[in-house]
Amino acid sequence: MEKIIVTAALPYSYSIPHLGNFVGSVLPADVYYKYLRMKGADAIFICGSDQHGTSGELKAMKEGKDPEELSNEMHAKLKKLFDSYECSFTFYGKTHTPENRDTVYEFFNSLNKNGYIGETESEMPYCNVDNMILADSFIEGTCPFCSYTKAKGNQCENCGRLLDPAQLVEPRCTICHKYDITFKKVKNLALLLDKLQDEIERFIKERSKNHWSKSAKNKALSYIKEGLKPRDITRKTRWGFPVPLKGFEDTKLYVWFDAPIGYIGITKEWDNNRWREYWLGKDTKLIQFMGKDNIEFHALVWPGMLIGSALGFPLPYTIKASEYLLDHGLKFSKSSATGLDMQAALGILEPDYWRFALISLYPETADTEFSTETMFSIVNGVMNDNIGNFVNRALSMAKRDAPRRQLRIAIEDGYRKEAENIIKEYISNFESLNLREAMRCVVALSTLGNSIIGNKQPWLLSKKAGSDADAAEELNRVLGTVVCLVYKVGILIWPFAPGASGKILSYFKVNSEPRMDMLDQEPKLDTSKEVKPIFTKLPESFAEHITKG
Ligand code: B3M
Ligand code: ZN
Repeated sequence: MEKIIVTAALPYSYSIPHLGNFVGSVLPADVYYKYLRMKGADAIFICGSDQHGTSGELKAMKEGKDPEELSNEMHAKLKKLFDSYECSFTFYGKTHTPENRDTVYEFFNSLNKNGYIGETESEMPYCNVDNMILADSFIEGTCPFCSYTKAKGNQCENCGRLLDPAQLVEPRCTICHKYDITFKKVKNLALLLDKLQDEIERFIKERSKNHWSKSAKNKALSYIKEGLKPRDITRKTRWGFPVPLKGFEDTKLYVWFDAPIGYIGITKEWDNNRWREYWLGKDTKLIQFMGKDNIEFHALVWPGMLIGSALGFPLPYTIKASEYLLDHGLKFSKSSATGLDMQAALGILEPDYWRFALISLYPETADTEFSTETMFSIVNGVMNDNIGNFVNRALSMAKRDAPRRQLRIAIEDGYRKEAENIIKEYISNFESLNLREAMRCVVALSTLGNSIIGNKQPWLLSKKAGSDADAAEELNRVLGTVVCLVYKVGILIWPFAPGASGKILSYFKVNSEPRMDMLDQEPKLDTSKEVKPIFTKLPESFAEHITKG
């Protein structure tokens, strides 16, 4: 049977992710993985904390802590936080583990043996105040491509371009904030991507047919067109895995070398035997979710590492990269002060609201604007007025009428086709990873339910039902139909709003995780249970909370 590995880009363990990070990788990956579970696929969902890198090292330095200690503390927080958002990881691990280190060395040694690692000598910035080489986050300057003033030595967070520190305009040291920088010759090791160009190009052309985001495909191809160059995989830093080679004792492996290997290392951390079933299986699909600033690494460098090492691991099947969630025109990210972090967001609304609202704003194909107005319209208009009201009305009417009749919970002929088509669309959207559209199908099902209630006016039928057999029959059919739709909404909403799904399904005495095959079973309604709202409207004070963050 086909195996599927779903991954979400590994969040750095030096800060709490923003909602923009969440909607870019972990949330859509989780939604998709929940769908896979519902349909009974043999899939695992792997994520974890990305512990290395100069940002964490810098932060630890400033707080007078050991980087490992700091990142382990943060890792524990992140794990808890994702739990609160009801993420269904198979395993949420981390990258600074013996399992990952061994895997990283396996990659390194194979790449080296196969001739894909070479020495480079480059001019690296050196701070004359702190007396150290300034890699990545230790140096900041203006991006030569987009003029963002806080670009780092390795990447501009604004435009996503990968950078060479020498390209930064007006570079300054982020430890002492001085501009007293000179360049020194430094020896590093590089992955010789130029030698892998043809194979990487073939991989992109073939695999990008598999529901890749347009941006992933286009960016990857444009880098190929520019021509791939060797890329440094080591750094003169203190924190990271040591380079296992003589002459590089003062050098560590670059965080972006060990982080993607972390997907495998984390799977080993989960289960030291079962990881093979997935990573070395004959029929495995690797489906990777990330923000668009991670495309270059996942679509070029990581496949280059996989091809060059020839260890038999699968190449990415789908690269699903999201655009940015914008907050009044600014990117929702850790580098800007705007936007909410995931912890603060939980203090304002329950996770269901964020999950549902963020997926309706999921920047699947273009940057999307997050605003309090859109939150009001999603939560009040869609969640509360459409879905919440439908569930509430249908269940209350069925409960009120229960003493008088035995309901057959099934969709009557006149509506069956329409409901079936919506569900088919839900499935086909999920199969092509159109998560926002899949969510719209859940809303469409509830809209159908609302229109049936509006058209058939069951309260009028109920008045007649005592003396009119036809009205009684019709009432039965209508209530059976809408209650059945409620049940289906309860199943299909699970990937998006697991809390609401649990509440709805509890009226049908279902306490287990929903599955797609439950859609075809006739449910039993528990009419003894008090009907309570599934969602509520946003309080007026919501706008204030949001701006205060
Ligand atoms: N730690 C996330 C980021 O760039 C980065 C992803 C690694 S995935 C292997 O924000
Ligand atoms: Zn300095």
